[in-house]
Amino acid sequence: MEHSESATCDLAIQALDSFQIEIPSWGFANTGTRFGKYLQAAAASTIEEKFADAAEVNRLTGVTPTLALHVLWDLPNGVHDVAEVKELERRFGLRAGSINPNLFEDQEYKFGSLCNPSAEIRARAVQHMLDSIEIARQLGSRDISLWLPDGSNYPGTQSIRKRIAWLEESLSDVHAHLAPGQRLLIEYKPFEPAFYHTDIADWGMSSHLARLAGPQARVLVDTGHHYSSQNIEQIVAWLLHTGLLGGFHFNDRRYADDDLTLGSIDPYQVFRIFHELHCARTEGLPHAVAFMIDQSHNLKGKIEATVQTVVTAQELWLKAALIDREQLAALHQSCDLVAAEELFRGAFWRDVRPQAAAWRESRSLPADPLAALHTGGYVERIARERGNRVSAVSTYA
Ligand code: RM4
Ligand code: MN
Ligand code: MN
Repeated sequence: MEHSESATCDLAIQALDSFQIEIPSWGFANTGTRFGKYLQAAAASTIEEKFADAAEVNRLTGVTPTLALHVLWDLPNGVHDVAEVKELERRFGLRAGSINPNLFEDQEYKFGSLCNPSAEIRARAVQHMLDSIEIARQLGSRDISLWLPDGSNYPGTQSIRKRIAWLEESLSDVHAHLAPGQRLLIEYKPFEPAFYHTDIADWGMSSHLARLAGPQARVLVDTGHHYSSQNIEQIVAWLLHTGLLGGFHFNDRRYADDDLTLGSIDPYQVFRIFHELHCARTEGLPHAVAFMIDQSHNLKGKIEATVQTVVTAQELWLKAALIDREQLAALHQSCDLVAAEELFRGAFWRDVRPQAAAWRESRSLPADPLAALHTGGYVERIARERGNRVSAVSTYA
């Protein structure tokens, strides 16, 4: 038996009210591949422009109140830039979200940062982490989100085990400096930029490091950071079970860390992840799980791609919310495989767009945020204003 219509409606409203997702400042900037960049006239090149674009996304969708910041790209002068960010928060009605340290651009990190054989370089990397914590503290940001690029390119060229010990030491040190309520999110990735071994290559390594660093550390799952056939929802289920899931970087991929827009290749994957989260929420999720987008919009319009992703995430979240979980549990128990699968798949195929549109209208938001973006004229305006100085782009974002 399916939910009654009014129960479905209540569930949908609850699910949509509970959904928010953080957008990345770098999603508005000119980014490219390692072969080059295609520049867009409307791309943001200052922190102010990134805030303005993020505010436009939030105005259209109503569910993106925070902007993830990358320390070197957005606060090149570290804590000295906090006052400016606070001013932008006020002006655009948005808050700074997760703070992302940058341990991958300085020349001295060529052979690693927190895992560099040089104690001096490791100490510098730790200091950058502490500066990031301080920036987050001053901005009132809960999460410091670490992606570590460290690794090696050739077998036999580094001691994998020594580097584990250095990492354990550094992260425990960093954790000791977290303010109450702050969290250290530890992201993993199997390869790139290192092509032989990566120091934090998978969720097992992240989990170990998070546990060892301390109670405010958690694992961050970037959906693009897995081998092709990996079962991501199973990883999510394990992290939920062990209380170590800190958050997500959402994006899609066909091959590796492609950073394509969420759900463009495999929306069913996202649905399956969301199902695990809804199950955990029904059972009383013990802690917060941050939803963040981490994408590189090198061909699609940047604001357009961001709005499309937010709407897609919202719709998949809603689809997964509407699974009749009680009925599914009974079918699990009786091992009625086809009925269970059909119930699950049925929820995936359900068209929830009318419900999402009705919810938006009830919250005085445009029913169709993408259409509203296209008719609103914002992108055309900024393209005109910014178009003549696109040469002022930095190396990556
Ligand atoms: C990495 C990872 C990080 C992101 C960098 C730029 O692949 O996904 O989260 O900050 O790229
Ligand atoms: Mn990421
Ligand atoms: Mn990535």
